[in-house]
Amino acid sequence: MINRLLMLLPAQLLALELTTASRPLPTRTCRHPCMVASAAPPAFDLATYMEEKRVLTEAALDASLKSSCKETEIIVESMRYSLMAGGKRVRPMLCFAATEMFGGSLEAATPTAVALEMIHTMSLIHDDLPAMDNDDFRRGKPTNHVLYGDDVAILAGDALLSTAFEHVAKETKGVPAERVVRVLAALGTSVGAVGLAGGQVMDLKCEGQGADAVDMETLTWIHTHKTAALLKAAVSCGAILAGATDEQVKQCEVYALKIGLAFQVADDILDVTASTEELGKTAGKDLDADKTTYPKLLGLDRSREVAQELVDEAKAALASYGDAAAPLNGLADYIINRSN
Ligand code: GRG
Repeated sequence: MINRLLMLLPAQLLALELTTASRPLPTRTCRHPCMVASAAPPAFDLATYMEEKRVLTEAALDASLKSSCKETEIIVESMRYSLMAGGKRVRPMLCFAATEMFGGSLEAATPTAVALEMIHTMSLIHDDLPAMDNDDFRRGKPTNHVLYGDDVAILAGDALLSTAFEHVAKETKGVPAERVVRVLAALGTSVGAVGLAGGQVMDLKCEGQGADAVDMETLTWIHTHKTAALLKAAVSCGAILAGATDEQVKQCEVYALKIGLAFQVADDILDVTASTEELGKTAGKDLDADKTTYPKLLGLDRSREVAQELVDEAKAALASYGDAAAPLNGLADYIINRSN
């Protein structure tokens, strides 16, 4: 028996521990630990889940973008440089997790997952430009404009944005057209004036204005649009593709807006606590640009509490889904506990 336990992998041992600790044994069940472990459903393993979805995402991204003639070689190289530069792939993961929660297929959601990452990458390329945050380091590498010049970087971002919509429209298979149109609309909203672009404009305009001008309400508006809008699109599009009802999509949106804000609180904390090497982007940028951040308004300790409160509220929005929400709940925890 001890030999058999010693042969278990650490993850299986953890699963066994969680299973035996959290589930009361029925009175007529044999208390032999191996029998308890085999009777219970396997515990959700977030690290394995994320790695599977990361691998799926990388393969789909790689297949999504090729130069079709020699004239497009430069722009496609520039687009691929940033798209394939790594990154955590959180938005595709959220889309997959939401679609699976409603019994949808990963295959049907993959073009949308790719589009989300294309849009996100576009926003990073543009965010790093000299006219915006002016950064020369992203995802552990020189930024797009440092290698290709501002002109090509702007156009690579534009091309990634339009390719995202083209990809969803052309490649989504086995899903009613009405759902695909809703996904295209949700993606469009997440990028526009009440999404990334509007959030970024407010963020830039508030730089250097101090805590009196930029209060918590303004900061929340900025990050609800600049950061949370695309996470909201990721989760709601996954749900829509799987055929979730309007009410269910709304629950997903509540979850996503909460984790979207938590994501930014965590980002602001990491900006002052982590190194450039850990982050893969320049640390301390917020202080340098005199940005109002959550730690600046609340202090580090309260910011950490707020991040946890937001994650708790996000999970509460999905309480009715039980174990089916385990991947989304796990991703919510990851978002505030990540190291980059
Ligand atoms: C051009 C229409 C248009 C919009 C772009 C530049 C811009 C407008 C918006 C900026 C959006 C932005 C960069 C928000 C920050 C969100 C954020 C916290 C990004 C970091 O995301 P991670 O940590 O990055 O998921 P990785 O590299 O892991 O993918």
